[in-house]
Amino acid sequence: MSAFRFTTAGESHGPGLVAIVEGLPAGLELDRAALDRDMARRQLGHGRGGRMKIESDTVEIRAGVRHGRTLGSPVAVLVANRDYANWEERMSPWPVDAEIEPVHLPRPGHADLVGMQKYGHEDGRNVLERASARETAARVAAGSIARAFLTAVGASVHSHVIQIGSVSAPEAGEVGPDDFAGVDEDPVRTLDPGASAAMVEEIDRLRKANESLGGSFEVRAYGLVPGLGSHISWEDRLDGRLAQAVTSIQSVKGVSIGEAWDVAGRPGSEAHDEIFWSEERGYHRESNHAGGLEGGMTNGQPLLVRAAIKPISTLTKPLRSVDTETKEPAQALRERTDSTVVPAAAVVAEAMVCLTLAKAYREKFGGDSMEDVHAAIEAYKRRIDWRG
Ligand code: EPS
Repeated sequence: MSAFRFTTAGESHGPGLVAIVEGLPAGLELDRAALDRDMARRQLGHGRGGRMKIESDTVEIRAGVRHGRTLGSPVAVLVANRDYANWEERMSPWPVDAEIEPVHLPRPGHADLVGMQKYGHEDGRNVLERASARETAARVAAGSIARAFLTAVGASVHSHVIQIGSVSAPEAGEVGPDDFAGVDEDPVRTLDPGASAAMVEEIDRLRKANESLGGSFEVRAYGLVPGLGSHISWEDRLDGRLAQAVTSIQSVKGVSIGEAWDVAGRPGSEAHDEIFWSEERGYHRESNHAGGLEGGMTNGQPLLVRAAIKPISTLTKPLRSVDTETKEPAQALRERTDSTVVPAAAVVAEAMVCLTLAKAYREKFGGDSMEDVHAAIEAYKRRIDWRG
């Protein structure tokens, strides 16, 4: 049986994006509408640019699924780039007769300059097309398949925006899975209506000033069994794996788990989650400072992951750069762009968390069919007397 893993291929204005997900059990039911719903959720959010009016992303399954169920073979999906119709010559896989204008104006904060140096490209487009966050559409397609697996084993993954630019939502406090029911209807996917209005204003104000905005968001996962990940080896620790998965999202610069930065300043007696046991609930906690992870393993509490994302590095008021051809000072490339992608990035992070958790479940419980998976999880829950 292959280990659970996924990969993506595709350029922003090329023919399309591809994702391959390996290591799923057979018999996992997939819902076409649920996959497309996740694709549409990634396109939401006040502050997106013109490209989102062109794209209307859907998942085309090319392999590994028959009559709505996985076969146990690699699942291959395709997300078409509708915009390719406008880029066919510039992005053709094969040589073209037309003279194609190369990109010589690297954007500070983007992969452009280093990518050109590293790969020996004279045209920055050979870098920026792949570095573009358009690639996250393929991650969300793969993540939505991982989400179907998690749903089948009783877990759910949600997200909400905490901050856009200088506007922060008040601390949400106790938030359960049902509290996310309306979050996609909010224009910035935040849980606080007052903060939402202020965030929209902030985006509009800065967009007029030709600025882009960053922010932060939180992903929460519920219904996880204790013991996903492991304390045994550094690379098995789930906190490190989640941090890698989430910081790999374009423009994400920081990740924290639980009350990380706050806990750093507290005395130990206020930093940890005391352990209780009762006949009715078995082991349980009254707090969740740890964000659901202890010793690199889930502990059965909700998983809380936060991330900070920098403002988009394509600016309509470009920063100073250098023409890589002439080495003369120049303004960075100015392209159509979004003002902010914080709401979308939160959905991408859900996908990365789903993929990381699905992998951890596959490692812990194995199984070639969903029936095997369910039997292994039930046996484990019985052994540890887990009631969650
Ligand atoms: C992106 C630039 C914009 C975004 C794109 C990411 O694309 P374009 O250059 O075509 O206007 O819209 O994001 C997507 C296309 C998407 O689907 O999220 C970038 O440079 O990262």
